[in-house]
This record gives sequence, structure tokens and C-alpha cells, in this order.
Amino acid sequence: MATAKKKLVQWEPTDVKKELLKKYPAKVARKRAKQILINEALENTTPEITANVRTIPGIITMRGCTYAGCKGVIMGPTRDIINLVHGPIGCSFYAWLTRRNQTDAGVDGENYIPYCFSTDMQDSDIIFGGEKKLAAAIQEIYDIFHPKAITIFATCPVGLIGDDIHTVARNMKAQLGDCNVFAFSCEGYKGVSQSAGHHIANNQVFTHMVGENNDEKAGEYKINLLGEYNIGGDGFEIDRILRKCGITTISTFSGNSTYDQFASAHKADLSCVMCHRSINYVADMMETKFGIPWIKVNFIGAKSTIKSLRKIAEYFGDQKLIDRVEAVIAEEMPAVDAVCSDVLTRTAGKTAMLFVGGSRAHHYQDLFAEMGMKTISAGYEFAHRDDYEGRRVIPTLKVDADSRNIEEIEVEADPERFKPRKTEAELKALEDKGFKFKEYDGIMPDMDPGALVIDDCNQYEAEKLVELMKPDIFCAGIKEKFSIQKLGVPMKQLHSYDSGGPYAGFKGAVNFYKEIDRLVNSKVWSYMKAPWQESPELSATYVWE
Ligand code: CFM
Repeated sequence: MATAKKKLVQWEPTDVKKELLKKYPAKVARKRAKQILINEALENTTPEITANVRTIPGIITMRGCTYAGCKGVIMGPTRDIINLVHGPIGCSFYAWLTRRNQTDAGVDGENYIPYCFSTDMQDSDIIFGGEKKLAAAIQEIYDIFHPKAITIFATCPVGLIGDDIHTVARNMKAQLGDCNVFAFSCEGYKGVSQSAGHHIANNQVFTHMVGENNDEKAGEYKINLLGEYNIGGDGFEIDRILRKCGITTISTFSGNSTYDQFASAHKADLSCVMCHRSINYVADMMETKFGIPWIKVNFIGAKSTIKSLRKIAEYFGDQKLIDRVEAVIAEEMPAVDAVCSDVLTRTAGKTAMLFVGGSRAHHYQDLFAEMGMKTISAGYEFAHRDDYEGRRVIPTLKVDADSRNIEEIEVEADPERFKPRKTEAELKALEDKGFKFKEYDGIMPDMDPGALVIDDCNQYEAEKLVELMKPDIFCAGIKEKFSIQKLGVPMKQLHSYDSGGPYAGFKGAVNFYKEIDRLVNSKVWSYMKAPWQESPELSATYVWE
């Protein structure tokens, strides 16, 4: 049924919303209605969206858990720290190398990412407590690997039985002497999604590692790249471009990162925030404690990459850098333009839907726009209102019981190391020219009026949307992949990139154009027919008949 020819163009966004809600019990429909908006952002009359709230029980959400956000997302890409999961083996096994954060082990070769470290809790540990087993595991890791740091992750049962992982960490750190040991209270149930896990991870990274190494770092135009996780090698492509421009990356949080990068992050002169959702508070803390200003960047999309590079150059204000950035853009863009104009003839006017995490549903709209494609519906799994409506709503965000679960750390200016990177007058001069610091307007202003913005979209709604609106491509994750393809619509995973990528930067844009062109122009999906679509009444006989 789901062929492009049968597009039901008569569906108005308000009708689509009604259809999505129709099957729900009244109370559920009322709640979901607040998480589904019809975008009117250009006039800026869109009412507030409900986000970062618990998924309604019974709904099959696309979200992950707090442990996933802490262990998998933030700490997962760090190569020379040993991440030890305190819990039953499943929590570790199913988080083992499933996120495609790539690593280059560098000259030192220290890389623990291929390993899986777990305390493998058993029934007896749940009954009698697992602290001794945890301490023994830390000792064993130390004896075998001598890593710079060991971090401990609490899984759900650890919180339930009350193991004091922080005390174990403190004692082991003192006992070992030359290994930093600290823990995360990131039990899966701790928040409403992986977003809570990001926050728990980042707070501890900031407390236990940032600022530890005071050695001067070589290089010019020093930046931190915050919220870039090197999925499918995105970070490598961004590094390539930055290096070519002469920009020095002191740290990346946390794609292909090392202990020393976290420890030296306070030596940078600018923080560039890629994924706002997972890390914006770290950028704020860096500014408060060390005086490093921050800007929002986006390296997904060739135009966004150009904009971000120019913004970094404008911040440093050095003509040498400004010229170098322009030279790099001039050198890189012909190859990008050539592929873009080729695919445009086949991709312009096609439609996309994006339901991904907390930032990609926004960033990837830029790439689709470059291909002349329109995003008719998009939303985040777990972002907060500021990622939809912009940072201006932050002061009005309600603090509920779930947010209260996450420790807010108090940060003050460091008495010795706080150093304003620019004078008040310099900052003002930049701002007067339209330069924006710590600004993010969210996804909604960039979406067309009438587009459907859906927070925490679920399996049922995803299938319903595809059925009603027939997008030319649907982007989400592995849980959605096959149900969407079975509806006859191509599906691109924008978490893992379906083993593809990189899609960031210039070379990434070219990869993406080609991949999407191939997908949206493939007829194979429309040929798919389930048996019941050919003959709606299935009949069968019992073998003994
Ligand atoms: Fe940030 Fe991410 Fe994302 Fe995210 Fe993620 Fe990811 Fe994502 Mo999957 S940190 S919010 S928790 S950009 S793992 S690299 S793709 S959901 S949109």
C-alpha cells in the first residue's frame, strides 16, 4: 500500500495530530497532545511544548535509560579510562561497542574501548551487597592495566540495594595512589531518559578531571569541542578541518578523547558546543570557573560547517586565521558543490521525518535542506524545552521530581585560574557586530510552519505518521528501522549511521548526499508487500487436519 503514488496529500497537520491521538485513552491523549505541536515558529506563536517528562507507561518509547546516557554516551568514547559497570552482566554486555563512537588509539596506543568491564553481580551480591566485589574488581583492573583512571557506573540494582559506590571509589583511589577513581550514580531509573545520564556524567567529569593538568598546551586558537562524540568518524572529519584551518583542539567531550584532554580543557580559549542537549551546562561551568566563553556550532551540513568555522575565526579576530578559514572553505567546497548539484536534480522536493536523540533531529535538517528536501515532521527523544524553543525559555523551566534527582553542582570562579579570555569591551564589540555567545534558538524556528514537532515519539505514532504522510525517508534508530521499512519507506539510522559515515564536515556532507540520494530514489521499498497486503484474509490449516 505504501507507495509514493498513494500519497494522501489531503492530510492537514491538525488532522494528522488528531489521528495520532485517536486511539489513546482520553487521559493519555491529553498528555500526548502537549508533546505534539504544529510548528508556527516563523510567527513565533507556537505555544510551549512539553518535554523531558516521563514516558507514559504502556507506550513503547524510542528512549534509552540514564545509565545509557552516562556510560554509553558521555564516557563511552573515552579511550584511556577504564569504565567499570557495577551490575549484572547484561547491562554491560548490551552496552558493549553498540554505539559507533570511533577511536584512534594514538601514539600511546592506550585504548580500552574494545574491552567490557563488569562486576557481573550475582544473586548473592544483591542479597549481601556488592561493595567488596566492586573493590576487588577495581584492584584487579589496576593490577592488570594500570590505567590513569577507573570510573564506576551504577546500574538499577545497585541503587536499589544501596551499595555505596562513591565511598568504595574514594577508598580505592587513596589505596591505589596513582589512579583516579570515581563513580556515577547513574542507575537506569534515575531520570526520565538518557539526558539525566549525560548530566550525571558531566558533573563528575567536571568535578574529578577538568582542571587537573595545568601544563601549558602548544598551538594557536585553542578550543574545546563540546558534545561531539565521533559517531561514524564525524569527529575525525571535524578534526581534519580544524587542523587544516590551524585551530587547536585542546579537548573533545568526548569523541576519541583521553584523560588528559579532560584534565587540560581549562587551557582552551573558547568552548564550541556541538550537541547542546548533552553538554550545554558544561560550557556554562567552564565559563564560570575559568572564564572561557562559549558559542554554539554545528558541523552537520556544509553550510553549517562554513558558518561555524567563520564564527570561530571571528571570535579570535585574527586576520591570519580568518584568511586561512576562507582558503580552506574555497578549497573544500568545489567537491561538495559538485555532488550536491548532481543529487539535487533527484532529491529536491522530497520529504523527510527525523526522530533522533536530543540534537540530530535539528542538525540534520540542514543537510536535508542542502539537498532541497523538506522536513515535514521532526522531534527529539529526550531533549528539553530549550532544545525546541531556544535558551530563552530556560529561566521558566519547571523543576520537577525527576530533575531534582540530578545533583546540581555549585561552581564558582577559580581563585587562581579564572582568566577572562576577552575584555568586556572586546566582547561587546563582537556582540555589537551581531556575534552571539551562549545562544541556541532550538529546532522550532528552523522548521517550516505547519511541520509537526513531536517530543518522545513512539513506535505507534511513528508508524501512523508514515502511513498518513508518506515521507520519502524516515530517520531514527535501530528500534524503528525495520518496522518503518516494512511500511515501504526507506529508513536511515541517524544514531549509528547504518555502518556509514562520517556525515559531519565537508567530506561527511558528500557522503550524506550520496547515501540519501540512493535511499530516496530506490524503488525497492515500494515493491515490498506483506502477504496480508496481497490477500487481506490469511487462512491456515492445522497440520493434523
Ligand atoms: Fe547529543 Fe549525540 Fe544526540 Fe545524544 Fe544519543 Fe548519539 Fe543521538 Mo544516539 S549525545 S543528544 S544521547 S548528538 S547516542 S551522538 S545519536 S541519541 S541525537
